[in-house]
Amino acid sequence: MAGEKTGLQLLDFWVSPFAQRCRIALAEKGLAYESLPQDLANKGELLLRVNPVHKKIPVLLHDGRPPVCESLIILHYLDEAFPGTPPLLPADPVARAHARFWADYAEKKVFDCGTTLWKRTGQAQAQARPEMVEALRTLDAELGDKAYLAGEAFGFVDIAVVPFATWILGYGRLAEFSVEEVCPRLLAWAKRCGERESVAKNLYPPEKVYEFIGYLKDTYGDK
Ligand code: GS8
Repeated sequence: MAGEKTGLQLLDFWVSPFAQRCRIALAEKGLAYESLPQDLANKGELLLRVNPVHKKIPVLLHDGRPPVCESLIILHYLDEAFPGTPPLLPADPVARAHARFWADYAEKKVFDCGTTLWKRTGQAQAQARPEMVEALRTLDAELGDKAYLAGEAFGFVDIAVVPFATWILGYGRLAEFSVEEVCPRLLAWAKRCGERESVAKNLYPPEKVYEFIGYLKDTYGDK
C-alpha cells in the first residue's frame, strides 16, 4: 500500500507486534500508507532522526508533521487524526479505560515475560514460566465467553493484544507448557481475529515467529 493520498508512512519491522498493531489499525481504518522496513540490527539515519528518544519502531510519519512514536499512541493518533474512519476505541469512557488496561496488561505481562523467557537463562527464566502461565490464564479468563476482548465488537484491545498471540506458541515451547491447556479460549479468539483481513494480512504463522524467537535467542540471549 502506498501512502500518497494520506501522506502516511510507517517505520516498520515485519514480526514486531508493535508495528503489527499499527498495520492492523491502518487496515481496519482503510488508510493507505507506505511501509518503510527498518534494519533494527543496524539502525538507519531516518529511524534515529524520527525517534531519537527510544530509537525503536514503529514510528508514524504523517504529511511532514512531527513523528508519532509508540504503538498505542499511534493507535490513539489514528482515531483522532482520521475522525471519519471507523473508530478503534469504544465510545464509552469506562469501556475505553478497560480496553487500555488490558492492552497494557498484555504488553507488561505477556510480552515482557516472554522476552525474559527467550533472553535469560537459569533462575530468571525459571521464574518467568509461572508468571507467563498466570498472565495467559488471566487473559483467558478475562476473555471468557466473549467473542472479542471488549465484547461483541473487534477493536482497540484486540488489535493491541492479537500480535502477541502469534508468539504464545513459542513461549509455550520455551517454557514447556501446553498453550492449549493454559489458554484455550484465547487461542480460539486469536483464530477468530485471524479471520479478519486486517489481521490475516499483517500477522505471521506461529511457526515462523518461533523461528524468529530462535534467532533472537541465539543473537541476543544470555550465553
Ligand atoms: C515498543 C516498541 C519496540 O519494542 C511501542 O511501540 O509500543 N513500547 C513500544 N520496538 C522494537 C521492535 S519489537 O520488539 C524495537 O524497535 N527495538 C529496537 C531496539 O530495541 O533497539
